[in-house]
Amino acid sequence: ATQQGYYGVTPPIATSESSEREKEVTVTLMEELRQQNVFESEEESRTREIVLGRVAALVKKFVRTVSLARGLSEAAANAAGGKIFTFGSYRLGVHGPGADIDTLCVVPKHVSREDFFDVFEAMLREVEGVTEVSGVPEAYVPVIKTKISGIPLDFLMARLALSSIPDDLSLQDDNLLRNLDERCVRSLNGSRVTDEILRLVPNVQVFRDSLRCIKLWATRRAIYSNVNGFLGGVAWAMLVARICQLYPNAIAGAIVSRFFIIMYQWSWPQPVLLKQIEEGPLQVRVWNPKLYPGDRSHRMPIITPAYPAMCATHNVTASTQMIMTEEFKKGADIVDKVIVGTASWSELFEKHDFFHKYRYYLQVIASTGDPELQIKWAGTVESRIRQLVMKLEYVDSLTLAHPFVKGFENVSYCLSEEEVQAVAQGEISDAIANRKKEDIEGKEGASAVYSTTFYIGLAIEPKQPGAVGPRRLDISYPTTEFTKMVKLWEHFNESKMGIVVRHIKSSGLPDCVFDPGERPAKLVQKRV
Ligand code: 3AT
Ligand code: MN
Ligand code: MN
Repeated sequence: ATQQGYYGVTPPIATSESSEREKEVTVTLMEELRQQNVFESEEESRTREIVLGRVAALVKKFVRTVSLARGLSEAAANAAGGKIFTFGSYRLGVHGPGADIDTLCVVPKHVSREDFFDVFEAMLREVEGVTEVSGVPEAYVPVIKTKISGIPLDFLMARLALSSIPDDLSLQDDNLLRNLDERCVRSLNGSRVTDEILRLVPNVQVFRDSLRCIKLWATRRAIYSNVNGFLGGVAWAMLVARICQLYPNAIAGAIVSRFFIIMYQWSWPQPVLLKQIEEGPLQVRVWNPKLYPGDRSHRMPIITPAYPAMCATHNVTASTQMIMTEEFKKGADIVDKVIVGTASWSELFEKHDFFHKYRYYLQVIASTGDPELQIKWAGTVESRIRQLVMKLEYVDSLTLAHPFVKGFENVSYCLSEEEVQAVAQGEISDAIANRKKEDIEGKEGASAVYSTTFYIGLAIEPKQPGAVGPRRLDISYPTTEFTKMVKLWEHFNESKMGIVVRHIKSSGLPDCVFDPGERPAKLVQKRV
């Protein structure tokens, strides 16, 4: 461990070995995870290693090529190096089949970001087995997305203030961040955080097995999503890592069982830390609720362990915190039963019941007539949904506004402007729904409408005893403010993009939100 003799900011809760029963349930947990298909095949795993080997060589070739073009000698160009670091789920060792490999390319100071998007991107297009290459240089964290031999990869780049990048370079030293472009600092962050998490857990294999379980559970319960105000991969990893620190000799079954009860009982907003927050060499903000009111507003702060310390759970709202707390409780109850033998692990991974839970739902419908634009527009709307959730939380009679973790995409083939307008409003008649692409081809005034619908479940306060008249729910203010706000997007164009918020009863939910056979029987009959 570290100099104090343990991992983390407090001594462990228990250092005992796991019991026989905990060992038994760990075996059944691993069996269940295999059944649930969270592990990739050995073949896929080998393909990843081959692809990574080729990519590492390609980055060196890229650095060498640019070095020569800058007039460096043959010897200096060869010595300039270049190295890849993986991060994300692959680096943590918890990726599923088909997951991407998040890869950071570290280059010396004479190689620029423009070179990365011109030279390296062009080199990627020439790689054998490459099927996709798309650079997004203008993103907050610039990225090249590719697919090689069926493996998706996200490439980031960081240019260090060094004349060469040796093979044994480590990114741990905070001083490496000095004098770097902000985009490079952001690109380095993912890798530095993952590496630090792995250094801060007492047993990496136990951490991995436990995290796989928690990731699957959070996905099934529809609480795995940073944009929507739940937790993303890094935050879940840090929570599991903290439990591993508190029980350094426990095995996965025991970690998972402690995870739920400890997270259920956690005294938020006390932060989850994997180590003490440190200052560093940059003029950047380090998370500090004493200093910054914005940081004080974080409800469930989970703080990244690499400098500069940041809160990974900035998006959590009162509603999503309530929802996650309830899920922690349910998880704790199920795991208790698993330990005494009255439940099986599969119960922990049961699908959420979001579309059965509420009487009223809000639909947020983003639409355009262009598939490329739709991706950007729907992404913009999605990233603002938590703002709507927070506004709804202020409405008196609403106890909870529950955002669903993903949008539902649809293409409607319309024959008239009236139909286009109806679809944008969420009114898709059976005639439109049944129409195919061929049915509108070559017809005058015909067009396709791409729409993405997001859902927010509304929990309404029970009517006060003795109150007269119907309970009134007025959400016009939050919804109007929300549509105004999303229209402030820099690329917004009133004539090309639609945004509609409307509320529906649960009986008005479309079939597409349910799995086959999932819709309550009564409603199926009514619709036939
Ligand atoms: P998967 O197994 O790939 O689904 P993951 O945890 O690897 O899970 P991602 O590949 O989406 O998830 O992301 C890996 C890391 O990249 C997580 C975060 O540090 C960073 N990251 C992801 N999306 C963004 C983004 N939009 N902006 C900045 N950083 C991001
Ligand atoms: Mn990934
Ligand atoms: Mn990725």
